[in-house]
Amino acid sequence: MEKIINSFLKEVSSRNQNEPEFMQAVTEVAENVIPYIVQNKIYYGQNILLRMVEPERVLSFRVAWIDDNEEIQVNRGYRVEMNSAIGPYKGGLRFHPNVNLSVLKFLAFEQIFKNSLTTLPMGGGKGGADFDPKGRSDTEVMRFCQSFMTELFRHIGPNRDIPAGDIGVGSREIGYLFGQYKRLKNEFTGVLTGKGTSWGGSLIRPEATGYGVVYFTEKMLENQGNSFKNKKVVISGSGNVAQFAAEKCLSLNAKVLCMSDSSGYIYEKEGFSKEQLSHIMEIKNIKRGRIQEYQKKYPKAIFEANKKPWGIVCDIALPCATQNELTFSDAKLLVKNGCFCVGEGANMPSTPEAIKFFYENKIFFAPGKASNAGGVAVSGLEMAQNSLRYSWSRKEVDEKLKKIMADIHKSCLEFGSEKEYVNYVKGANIAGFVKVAEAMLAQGVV
Ligand code: NDP
Ligand code: 2IT
Repeated sequence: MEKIINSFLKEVSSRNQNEPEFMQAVTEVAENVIPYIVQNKIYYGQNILLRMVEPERVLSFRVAWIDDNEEIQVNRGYRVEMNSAIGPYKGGLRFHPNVNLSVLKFLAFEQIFKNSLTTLPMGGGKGGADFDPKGRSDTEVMRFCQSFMTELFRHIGPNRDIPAGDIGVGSREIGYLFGQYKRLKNEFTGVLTGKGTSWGGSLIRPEATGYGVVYFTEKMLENQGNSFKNKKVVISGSGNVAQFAAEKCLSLNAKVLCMSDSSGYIYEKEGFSKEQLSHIMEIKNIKRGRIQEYQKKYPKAIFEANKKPWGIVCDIALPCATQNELTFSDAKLLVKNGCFCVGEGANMPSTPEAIKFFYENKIFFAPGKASNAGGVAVSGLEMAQNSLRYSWSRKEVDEKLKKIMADIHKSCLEFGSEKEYVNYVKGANIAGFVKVAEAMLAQGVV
């Protein structure tokens, strides 16, 4: 088996040189899915995984724009249209200086499996630019978004490719992108998700990823007769996903001890109150400031500059910032300090060595493609509401989200149950694969 996996990975890596994040994502899937393919004759010999790792289309384009000093700036924009076997391409846009093709291909690849797990008809895609919105004025961000969309608009559409937000792309950016698309196409359609609720957005979409992570982690805990009540939770990040994961943890009576950004973490020994969490939201969403500013209002809190939060004693860790933010040594520290459960809010935040360590120590571990699928799931519900020209209530969407997360948990149990342990990584990879593979088989060699 090892030989088959290695020869597959050798072929993929020779074609995708200098793409470490993409190879990392492919390696994990290959290790789980190839043994399954070999055991299941209908998939064997069809080169399905080799087809899945090859994007259907990759777009790369110049984004030129003028900053507030009237200087011309040039960024690189991308859209990776990875797989459309079960639905139109669907996935977020990331604006961050470290965006490159490797990062977007890993994200688009993960998105295929994640979207399949949601049970909704969505293919996999991802896009973005190496643009850094930090420190830019609203008008600079608007000009950048307009320039970006002036190229992207010809490649997307409500039945073709439906982008949404990701790191650095929130409701402000979705607004500017949508406005420009509508102007260029002279059409009001559900081409982006994460829209404002007065112009076609779905209730609960802003909360969906963070709530979904907690719903999934709650299912993992329940499966072991446990719950969030009184648990100490450490969260990394303080963006969209982290904020609403924290909010849901508080409503389940857990203690959220920490949140972070790329400049360090803030630690509240007794856990954040609702008011304190609102203050973080205000700093991040309205002032667009740094997490450190929290200390001005709450001086008893501890701020650790340029440090990751994994050394804080906790029961549950929810990494909600970015890829590879939780390494082998972080995993060792967490486990040593008593952490027994990890739910990934970000995409691929744990390195392969960290995941292996969690596995060996029988830590409940939920991979992002299962546990953070709530965001794209509610995006799928936004698309459904746009098609119906109707909108569901908060309660209706939240209930659907909860059910989707519970169903993803069930799929992971079906494909990932081992003797006295659930391997959620294997469960998510195989369950996500099966639906897409079946569609690809039915649709012939395309
Ligand atoms: P935001 O832009 O709202 O927030 C990102 C947070 O992560 C910020 O606190 C940011 O800090 C921190 N961060 C980003 N890059 C780094 C880095 N290199 N090192 C340390 N911290 C970093 O993004 P989201 O909350 O939307 O996304 C967070 C993660 O969740 C990403 O992995 C994303 O792919 C994933 N995700 C998002 C979904 C969504 O619906 N938004 C859905 C599913 C997954 P700083 O401000 O200092 O950069
Ligand atoms: O990683 C993700 O799933 C997202 N950024 C959300 C994608 C979406 O289309 O809502």
